[in-house]
Formats: sequence, C-alpha cells, structure tokens
Amino acid sequence: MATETQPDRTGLPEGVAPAGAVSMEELALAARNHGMPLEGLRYDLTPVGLHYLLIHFDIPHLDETAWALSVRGRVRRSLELTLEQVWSRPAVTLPVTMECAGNGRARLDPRPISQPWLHEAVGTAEWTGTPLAPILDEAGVLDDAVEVVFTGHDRGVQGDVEHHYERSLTVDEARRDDVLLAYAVNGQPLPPQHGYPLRLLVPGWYGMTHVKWLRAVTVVAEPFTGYQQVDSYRLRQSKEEPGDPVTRIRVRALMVPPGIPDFLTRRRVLTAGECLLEGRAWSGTAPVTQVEVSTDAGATWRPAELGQPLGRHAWAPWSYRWTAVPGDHVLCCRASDADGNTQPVDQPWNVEGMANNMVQRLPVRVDPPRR
Ligand SMILES: Nc1nc2c(c(=O)[nH]1)N[C@H]1C(S)=C(S)[C@@H](COP(=O)(O)O)O[C@H]1N2
Ligand SMILES: [Mo]
Repeated sequence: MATETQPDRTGLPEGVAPAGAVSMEELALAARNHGMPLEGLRYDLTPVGLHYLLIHFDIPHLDETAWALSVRGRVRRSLELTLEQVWSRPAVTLPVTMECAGNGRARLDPRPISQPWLHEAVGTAEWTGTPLAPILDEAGVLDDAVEVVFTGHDRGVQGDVEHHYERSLTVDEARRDDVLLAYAVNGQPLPPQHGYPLRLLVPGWYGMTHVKWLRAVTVVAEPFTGYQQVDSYRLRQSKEEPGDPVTRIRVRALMVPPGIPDFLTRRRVLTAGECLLEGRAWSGTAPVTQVEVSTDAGATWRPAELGQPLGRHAWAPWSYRWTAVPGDHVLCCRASDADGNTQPVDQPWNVEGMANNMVQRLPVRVDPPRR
C-alpha cells in the first residue's frame, strides 16, 4: 500500500519541514505551477508555454465582453475601462525578466512549506500594454493618496484568510513610466494562465507584484494591509515579526545544464573536451556587470563573457569556454550588479524562503572521449 510518509517535524516551527522529501501537497502545487526547464535559458524571449507559472488559487474564467477595469478610491473621478478602451490607448512593449520570489525555496533547510521551487521560477517575455501613470492622471490622484492597490479576480484562502489576490505599490512606484497594464505577451493576447485579459507589469520587481486578472486599481490613503502584502512576502526569521517587504529581484545567474541528463536523477553526463557553458543573468536593482564561473564547486572563479540584454529589465546572456576533463565536477555561476551586489554561496534563511539568489551548483560527470 502506498503511504504518504511525512518527514519528522519534531522541534520545527509550523510551516517548515526538514530538507529533502516534499509532501503530496507541495507536489500538487508543483504540478500546477510549473517552472521553466533550464534549457529554456537559451532563448532571449521565453516561448510562452515555457515561461514559469505561479497561481495561488484558481485561474479565473473571464468573459472579455463583460470585463471592465475599475479605477477608483482616492481619485477625483472613478473610471471604468473596457478592454477596447485599454487597447486603444498608447501601447508600449517591454522585454522583462520575471522571477518568483520563492525561487530556490525547496533547497533551504528547514524548507518553508509552499510551492517547492528549485531554480526554474523565471522567464523573460515581451509584454505589451499601456502605461498606468496616464490613467492615474486622468482619474486624478488626490493629495492624501499613499498607495495604489491592484486587485485580481482570483479568490481563495491562505493562512486562514479568505481574499482576492491583491498587492499594492506606493503612488510613486506605480507612476513609474515602465509600469504597464499588459494585455499581450510575445505578441499574443495573454493566455488565461498569465492573467487574461489584463495584468500589471512592474519591471524589476519579483513576480508577486505583477497582479494577474486585474479587476480594480484602487488609490488608498492608508498603507494597504491585505494578506499578500503584510502576512506574506516578508523577509523575517519568525512569523511573529513584521519583517521587511520583498520588493525587487536580487541579482542571479543560472546555467543551461550542459551535456545530457539521466531521466530520473537528471544528473548530467558530458564528454571530455571543449564545452561551452552558457546561461543568463539578471537583477531587478541595477544592470548586471559581471558573471563568473567555477568548475571546482566554488573554490576558484573565472569571468564569463557577458552579452547584451534585450532591454534594461531583460536577462543578459553569458558564456564560458570550459575544457572538460574526465571526472566528477560541480559547476557554479554567480552574477554581480552595478549596485555592488553579488550572489551568496550560502543562502540566508527566512520563514517563507523568499528572495533567494544563492549560487547554482550543478554536479556533472565528464566521461573520456569515446573511441
Ligand atoms: N491575481 C494574481 N496575480 C498573481 C498571482 C496570483 O496568484 N494571482 N501570482 C503572482 C506570483 S507569486 C507570481 S511569481 C507571478 C507569476 O506570473 P506568471 O504566472 O505569469 O509567470 O504572478 C503574480 N501575480
Ligand atoms: Mo511568486
């Protein structure tokens, strides 16, 4: 008989589990919310079906003829925008790398119980939409406004609190000219799973900010205290602390796994000789300035060649020529940005496993050339 063995959680606080085996509940989340297979790092723009997905509740089934966006709250006049009206406004297309704030969580010890991402909760797409700031101007933001709340159509329960998925930004952040209400991705209408018919796009910020299936934009005079703002997406050592909010994407590089994989373990096997290691690097705070590669588990580092990104908020390609010699090796890559940030080798822990950017470690076996 199959049993669902739960790991021994003695002595651990609620919401975390020992490193290693994930639960059936985490598996169910992982089956709904898929990552981008790391070979997808080869594309400048991630094909839509390969882009990672994170959906807290259910994908809403929305009828575009009935859909409208309400702009309301601390504004001189409320607006109701139909999809036609959104489409007829000035359009901007931006290549943007999006990463889930929980990326890498499953490797922490103890492991925060949530969507068990390994490395692949990232993707880069060309998003098309209309800038939010002129819409806020038309509505006329009142002087006492402090934040703008973005509400999705999806509703569910998290931490015993029933709510619509909602997040806020300060008025200044919401007015940045690259903040878009997006209706297309890679030249196609948004598919249901990515927020059809309209989502928020906030380049540089972790994924949770880019609210999908928008129904309302509400200007408020008090800081927003919804579940996804103050009970989640905080950097803290215990659930009792308020913690700091998760905001912009920390610098990170990932590598296309070289060679070929074993089906079950995904361990990589390569043939000795010249091997081009390649990947992408990004940062939501400042341009990436350097990527380094280690082929000896982080003991020594050498600079990789860094290419140009498609845009300020898109990942940059990098490559490194490695002469692979037979044996077992651990490959690593790490990026730095113009703010002087570099990826950590050991990840500082936090309750929700947020904003991880620890160096990727990729064990490979190099076989002698076949004769
Ligand atoms: N309405 C709504 N928006 C949402 C979410 C959600 O569950 N509901 N998930 C957020 C999170 S945590 C992430 S990482 C991104 C993922 O966007 P994607 O699925 O298009 O890649 O959407 C964000 N926007
Ligand atoms: Mo996320």
